[in-house]
Amino acid sequence: PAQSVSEIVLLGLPIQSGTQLRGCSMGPSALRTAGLAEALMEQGHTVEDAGDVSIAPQSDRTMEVAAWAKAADAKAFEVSQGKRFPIFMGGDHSMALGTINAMARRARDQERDLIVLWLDAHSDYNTPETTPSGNIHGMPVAGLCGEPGMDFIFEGMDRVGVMPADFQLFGIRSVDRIERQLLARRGVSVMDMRLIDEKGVSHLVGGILEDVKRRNAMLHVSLDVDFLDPSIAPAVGTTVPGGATYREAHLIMEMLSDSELVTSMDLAELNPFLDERGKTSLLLVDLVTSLFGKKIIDRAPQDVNRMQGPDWNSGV
Ligand code: 4U7
Ligand code: MN
Ligand code: MN
Ligand code: MN
Repeated sequence: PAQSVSEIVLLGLPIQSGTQLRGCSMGPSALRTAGLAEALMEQGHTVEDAGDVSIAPQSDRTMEVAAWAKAADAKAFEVSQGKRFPIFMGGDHSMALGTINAMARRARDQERDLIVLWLDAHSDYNTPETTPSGNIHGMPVAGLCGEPGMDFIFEGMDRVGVMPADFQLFGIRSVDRIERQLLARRGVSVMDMRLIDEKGVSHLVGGILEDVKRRNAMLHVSLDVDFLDPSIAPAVGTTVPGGATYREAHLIMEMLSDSELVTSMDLAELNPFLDERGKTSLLLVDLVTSLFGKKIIDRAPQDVNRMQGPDWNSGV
């Protein structure tokens, strides 16, 4: 992002109906406590906090997820008009049913495609038929791609489908049996941890960004906390060993920042109840500041080869 963004807007989506474990409803509050808005303002950005979305009481968790999707979709669309860059503060990952539908609507209005970079340990491609847990936070990608059994969530919404091929699942290391078959059949791009080990973050993310640029697409980044290794990000209900390291995660954000192609973001699955002295919330703030241009040192990559050091021969 950076220069094309006029304003960053924060929207809280304290959703936890997509999971069994309580605590994700505190996510937006923890991100505010960790100083997300202040850190971005410190970098010179204009930041508006649009507050939290809420829903009316529902009869069960499934109906709650559907109500959240509608409320999130409406508000996410509203706050992201113009060149504003929305950061959606979740909330469990079922939040994406609303936020990504809204971002797909915004892209459609601009006659552009939406590509989604889904940073997660899990592929979130279960359906009500295939789910081993019954938890809807394991289903949002499937729902957005139009898999059967999830239409009730989008009822009354201006639903914009996302093509399975427009999802880039990245960091994956936990896929259920039937989910795996479905992903293959639909042609979803799954960059799993083994591929990342072999090819490296830089090569893979570079390829995704080239594609976004070539298609003049909008790019939504959906960051599930469990994408990160549990040792650096313990505040999540569904930890899986072998996640992205501190530097891998930062490198992704730095590359996304340089590309200026990202147009919106989810911060999903943060469960502050499980954190250690706020370290996961603080890490998320740090990653977001990298996405918005924080650099270790300034450098002009094209100048690297002709950078001059002191002239040792001049005798000075
Ligand atoms: B998350 C799971 F079975 N696949 O469906 C499921 F392993 O948003 C986990 O990525 C889903 O954190 C995790 O319940 C959802 C399980
Ligand atoms: Mn997820
Ligand atoms: Mn996950
Ligand atoms: Mn999770």
